[in-house]
Amino acid sequence: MSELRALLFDVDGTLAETEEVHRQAFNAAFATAGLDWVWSKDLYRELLGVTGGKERIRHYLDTRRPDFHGPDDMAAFIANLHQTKTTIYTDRVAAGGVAPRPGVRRLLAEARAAGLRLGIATTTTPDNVTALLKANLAADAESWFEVIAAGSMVPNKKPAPDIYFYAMEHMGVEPAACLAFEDSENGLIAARAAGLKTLVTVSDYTQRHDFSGAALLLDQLGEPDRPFQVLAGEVNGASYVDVDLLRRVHAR
Ligand code: XBP
Ligand code: MG
Repeated sequence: MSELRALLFDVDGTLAETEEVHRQAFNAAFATAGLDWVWSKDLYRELLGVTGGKERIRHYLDTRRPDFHGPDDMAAFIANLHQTKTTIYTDRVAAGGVAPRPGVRRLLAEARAAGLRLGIATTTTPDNVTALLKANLAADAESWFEVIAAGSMVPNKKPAPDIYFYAMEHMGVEPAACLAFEDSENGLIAARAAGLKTLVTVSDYTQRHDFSGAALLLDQLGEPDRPFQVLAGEVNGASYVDVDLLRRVHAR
């Protein structure tokens, strides 16, 4: 059994509850472009089954707006719309529109102090990650992570394992030496397909997902004064996630 050496983090829903800000940014981008498309929370919950914002817009058009006749170059049209969405999203995040989930700041600090290596593996756009880390962790928080594997750096987004393989290759670590952190079914499928044990913290938009196969399933990472709720798995009496618990989960 390999020793635990590296932690690989998803971003949206895992480090912070960002999806509601994403949803609002999509709607604001649609309005800016003069489109009458409005993604309700219920619709967005369904659309989240498709990872990646550009892919999500295309899926929406294919399934909900088959009558929409856009310009000949639909790829460019969607890319442009998505760029507007990214600008709106990053502006809102930079203005303090989201906060880290409970335990995230503390666990990252403890992991760094314990010499664990850190990486990010996400389907979101790289600019979104930068904005989130800077606004919520520290001006130099990007440097805490050896790799920020994000968005279109790989051809296939989650649930494909590609982004996890990319991150591990960049770090020179084997799956057996890592633990992944996810909040969604697609993320869990991706991490497991990459051979990773995965700790899942359920998020606002992923309550009804199937998380069988998670090494540990919690409502959140927890803090000393804010215990987590265990939804599945063994925590040996712990009430918040610390490095010691991570080592035990990894060793099982
Ligand atoms: C996150 C996503 C992303 C964001 C939007 O999934 O699916 O598409 O919703 O980001 P995960 P972009 O947490 O599994 O990485 O619009 O930049 O794609
Ligand atoms: Mg996620």
